[in-house]
Parts: sequence; structure tokens; C-alpha cells
Amino acid sequence: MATDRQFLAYANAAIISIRQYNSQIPIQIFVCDPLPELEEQWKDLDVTLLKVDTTSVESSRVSKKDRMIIRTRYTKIKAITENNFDPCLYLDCDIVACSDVGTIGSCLDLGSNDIYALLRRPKIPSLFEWRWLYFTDPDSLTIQSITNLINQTFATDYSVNQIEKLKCWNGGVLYGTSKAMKILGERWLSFYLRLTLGELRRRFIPNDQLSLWLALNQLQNSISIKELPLEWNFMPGHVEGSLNTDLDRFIRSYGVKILHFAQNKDDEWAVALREQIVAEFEYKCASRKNDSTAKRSAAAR
Ligand SMILES: [Mn+2]
Repeated sequence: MATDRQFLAYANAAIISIRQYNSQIPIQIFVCDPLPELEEQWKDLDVTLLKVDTTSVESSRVSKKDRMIIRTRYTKIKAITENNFDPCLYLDCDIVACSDVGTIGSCLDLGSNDIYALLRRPKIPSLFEWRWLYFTDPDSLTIQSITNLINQTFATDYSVNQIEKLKCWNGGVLYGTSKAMKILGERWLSFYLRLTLGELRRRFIPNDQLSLWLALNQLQNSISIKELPLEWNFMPGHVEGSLNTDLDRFIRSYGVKILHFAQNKDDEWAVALREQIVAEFEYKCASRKNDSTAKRSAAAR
């Protein structure tokens, strides 16, 4: 997992929710900000914090907003290149575990070069329809000019047809061998640096997913990308049906194992859910502390 100061509240709820189902599984969180206020608490939750140095990408030539996006995305990709778990499950911090994430190994077969990611279905999205998320001038772009822009920026040789068919995997939950994740992470990072620091950087919004799709596409011969079942990266906003229904029932009916807030991050129900997870945890910690204080004073008497 990776986070920064801005996403702290999400990361906190994510970690607490993982620990509710599994107290053993090692958790590493890559951070680009010092987070002293949570270090104590995360120690209780048995989480290892790893600092990522983002100075190399904090160019003063980009806007403050872009700088924030770039350092967060860079930290995320670093979490994948520097993973040291085998197998490795990468999770965005805007998730909530609804079951034991440690069981993923018994649910999915993993060959030595495999990576699982979600491809949205039934309607598979395309880069062209999502161009407003990746390019600063989406309205003026054609599929041909997008193809040219990509080839120039990433030193690739795509045809229009290939860019039309580029698969738009979701990078919020990735599961693979350590080796495959490192291979992916390194290519992903090199593409992301071209996008954010290269000559044509002003043409791109510094989101990280376009570089992921290109990296996965380029690595077809060295890693094998498989479709993650929906329940492991369940983004409610993308699923038919209403979020007005009882959330528990919604989660149960889809067998959700990992809920990914994604574009619903700031929805009322999403904020309420993560706040509830943290509040219940804090209440439990406080009552445990009271218990042991009461026992100590009883013993003293
Ligand atoms: Mn996410």
C-alpha cells in the first residue's frame, strides 16, 4: 500500500479493516510524508512504514496540484517496484477489506510470471473515451493524435488500431509474484517519468494509469496478465445497481472481498464507512486500555 498526508484517513481505515480479518499477514505501507501521529497507532496494527524519497520528481516547473499528484503516484509505483513479499498483493489506500485478504492465494492460481488486475466488464473501457483523464486538451484530440503523442512520448510504435484496443486495467488492486510485480513496476515507473518529466509533459495529466496500460501492453512477453475477479477490486460506482440500498446487503450480494472506493471516495456513504471503521477500532482500543487500568488498580488494592 502507499499513501501521503492527504489520503491518511483512507489508509488508516484500510489497514484497520485488513487487520479485522487477519492479524498475521505482513503489511507494508510506502509513504512520501513523515506521519508521526500515526506511527504509534500503526505500530499497534503491526504495519511497517517505508519512506519514499520523492525529491527527484518534485520539479518546480509543474503546478502545486500536479506536484501533489506526481509524488503520490510515484510513491505508489515505488511500492510495486520495491515490493518484498512473494506473492505480493498491492492495494490502493482507498479500499476497505470485507474479508480476509490473506485468502487470495487460495482463491487464485499464480504462475511465476503472473499478475492479476481487474478489467472492467461487460463494457470494456477505452483510452479514447477516458482521454479527459489523461490529456490536458482532450477535446482537440483524435485517436490519431493520441497515438502520435504516445509514440513520441514513450518511444513506442503503436498503430491507431492498437491504441484503440489498448486494455485499460485498473491498478488499484494488483496481485502477482514479487518478480513479475518488480518487472511491471520498473517499466511502469520509466513510462511515468517520461510522461511527467518529458518534453511533452504539458500535454498529459499526471495520472498513473496510462503508463500502467502501456507497460502491461509492452511486457506481454515477459509477464502474463490475468483478470482479477470483480470481488477482489469491487468499485461500487462502476457496478449496476444502487448504492442507496443497505451497504452490507450490497457487499454480501456481490461477495465483495475488497471494496475500492475509487471515484466514490468522497461520497457520503464512503466517508461514513471509513469513519465507522476507525471509530469502532478506537473504541475497542480505549476499552482495552480501561480494562487493563482497572485490572492494575484492582491488583494494587
Ligand atoms: Mn484507488
